[in-house]
Amino acid sequence: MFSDQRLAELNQPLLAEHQTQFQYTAESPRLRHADVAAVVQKLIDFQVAIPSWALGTGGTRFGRFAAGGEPATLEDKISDVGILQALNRSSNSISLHIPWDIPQDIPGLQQLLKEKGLVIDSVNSNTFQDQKDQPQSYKFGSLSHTDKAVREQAIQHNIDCVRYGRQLDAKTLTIWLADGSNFPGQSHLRRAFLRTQESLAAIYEAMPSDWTMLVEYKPYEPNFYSMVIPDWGTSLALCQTLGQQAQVLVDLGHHLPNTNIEQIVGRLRQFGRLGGFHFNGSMYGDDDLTTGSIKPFQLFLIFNELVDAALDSSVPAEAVAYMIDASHNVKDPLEDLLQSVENILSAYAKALLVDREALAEAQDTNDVVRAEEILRDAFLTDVRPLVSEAYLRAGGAIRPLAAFRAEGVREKLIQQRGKHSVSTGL
Ligand code: RM4
Ligand code: MN
Ligand code: MN
Repeated sequence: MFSDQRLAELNQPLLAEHQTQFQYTAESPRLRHADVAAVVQKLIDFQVAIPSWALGTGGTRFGRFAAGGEPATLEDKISDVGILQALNRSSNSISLHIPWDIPQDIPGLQQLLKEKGLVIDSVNSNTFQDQKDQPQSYKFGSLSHTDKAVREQAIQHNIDCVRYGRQLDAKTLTIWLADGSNFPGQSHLRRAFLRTQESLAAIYEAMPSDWTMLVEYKPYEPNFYSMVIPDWGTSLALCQTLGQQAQVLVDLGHHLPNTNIEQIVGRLRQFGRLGGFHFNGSMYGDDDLTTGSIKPFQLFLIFNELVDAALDSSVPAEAVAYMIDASHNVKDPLEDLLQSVENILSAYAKALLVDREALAEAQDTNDVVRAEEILRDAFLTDVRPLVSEAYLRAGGAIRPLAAFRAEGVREKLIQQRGKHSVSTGL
């Protein structure tokens, strides 16, 4: 849909204004301390994975309103991510949820991925729903279940996920457990943890040595009294007993209100255990809204920790798998993802613009106001020209969302796939 030629045509009318704005920003005396060219290069290099389950509309238990033209097959999903990647050049990978997206035609998929310049970054297991023909039920848990047969089925499912992932060169298994209890007394809290630990160890043992296991936590939902892995402390404890290939995954929506997520991020980086990131926006809990739509300052502070840790030689080298884990109930999923990627890049750009030397000095001398002002200065910088410059230099659209609309992408997808084509997922 977006050939280089077409992108050039779409960029043409925006070019002169963009160049003026970029130059103005790059030469701004406020950014004297920053290496703007290096910032743009870092933005070009930054890639965030798109989950195969976020390409259709989500919903709530009250209803779901399909966008039309949703991708019904994995091939269509890859093609949709190809559209995003053509526009912003920052979404070069896809995460798969098994069994929502079991790869079938491996050579065909490999070819398609290559054509679109995409890779599969991680596979996500699903032991929170029962599948047809599945002998054991996950109603009372999976890896933590009291019945060994259920645990074994869940372990095997995770091992199968690795097998699917290997066919497409993925190297990461993401595990999020819905396990927990709804009522006090329902579950023995310590024993549930120990059973989970044992099950995870069996999966870990079966994983190839160049794979990473990401252990995601979540404080509540679908269980409301207790979750077996409710917080980063539990995830970290599990990872530490499993081994170095086990890493914690932070999902921005998986915290109770007002949690200082940036501090969690800083700690996990310090311990060399931050392996994965699920971006989304959150007002109350696991809302899965557009990243940066509700708390842009928090998103910036999180990136500030990531950038700071990457500069600190005492912190183990960074290898974080970034992904957008969102659900779109009222927006066009592709537009929502373009917005999320842009907000992520903007937060990253602002974090890269922080005057770190001045900040360190202000912190060391306990100059509270100056320290805060340094962060606010970076946060309040209009970095849109830098993000646009990164898109442009990488071969994408100066304004991906505008290009998406100008091209009538959704209308074309509806024409191709029909109004009622619905995607797999929640
Ligand atoms: C969970 C969690 C997982 C995601 C599922 C669909 O809340 O965020 O990462 O795979 O939802
Ligand atoms: Mn998640
Ligand atoms: Mn979630």
